Amino acid sequence: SAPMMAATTAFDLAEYMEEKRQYTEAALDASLQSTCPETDTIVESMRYSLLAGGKRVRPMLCFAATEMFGGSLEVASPTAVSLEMIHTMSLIHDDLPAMDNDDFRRGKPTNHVLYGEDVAILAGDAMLSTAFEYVAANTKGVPAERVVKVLRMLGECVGPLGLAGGQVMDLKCEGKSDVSIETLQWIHTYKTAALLKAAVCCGAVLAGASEEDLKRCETYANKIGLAFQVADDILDVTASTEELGKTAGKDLDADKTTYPKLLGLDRSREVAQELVNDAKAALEPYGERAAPLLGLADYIITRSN
Ligand code: GRG
Repeated sequence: SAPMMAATTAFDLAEYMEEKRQYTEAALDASLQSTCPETDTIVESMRYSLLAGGKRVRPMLCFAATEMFGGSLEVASPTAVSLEMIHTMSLIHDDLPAMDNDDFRRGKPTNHVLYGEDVAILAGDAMLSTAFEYVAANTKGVPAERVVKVLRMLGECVGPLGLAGGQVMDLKCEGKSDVSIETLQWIHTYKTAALLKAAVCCGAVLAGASEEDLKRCETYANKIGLAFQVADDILDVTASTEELGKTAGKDLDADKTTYPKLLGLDRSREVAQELVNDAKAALEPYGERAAPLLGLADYIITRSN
């Protein structure tokens, strides 16, 4: 019967995410090995942060997009690894004393706490460089133009209109009390959404998506990128009021502009939901094949960490 069909064919997001997470962990582990005693220290430091157990959202988005357009996981795998390397290097540098000065990340000591600031800076630089090398060296079975396009998108999302530019604007706004919602959006668009956009669009490009497809993917990614950050701001508020032990850490954010501060908690929740709705609407033309990306959009605002 129809209800039976629905129950048996319904997309299982938890299973999808676990499968992709395992695939990603294996690919990450294989991507980085010391090849001589002289590189043991830097590679150990790089591997420490790369394999420290993130949610692997960016690789998942890349895989889901490539599969939506009929591409294979094998072809997208080096790019998925590269995206997580870029993300990881941004976290290593973000945690440094010159930036957020955090001693813990994902419940573990940060890279510079274990390896020293000098090695942590170099490990981040080496990881960023390896991210590009890895895609160029290991992407097989698609026309070279697609690989060049992927490398271009990866480069763009790290630069002035990407992680680095977003971070600089974020630093400039620190301690200001008059940061507008537009500026806050600009920061999130480049600091967070740009890499998510690269994840989705690179996956799509590798599978041969058209320009029209890429436009839809961009809309989807920009919306979930903003939703991701609104959800993060909400989690910060709800987590810090629930766990009294976290208040010391959260005091650092006292001079940070957030969605809940500008709009209130209820309106922020509505905004996050609206962004996810818009993201999902952009993928309507793909029907059932969009199920993983639709599920990931929901996950981004319902996650608890
Ligand atoms: C790019 C050259 C260069 C330097 C880095 C520090 C920096 C410039 C940019 C900051 C980028 C940054 C920390 C953005 C925040 C991104 C973000 C939403 C992090 C949290 O991502 P999750 O929740 O983390 O996916 P997990 O731990 O799950 O991987």
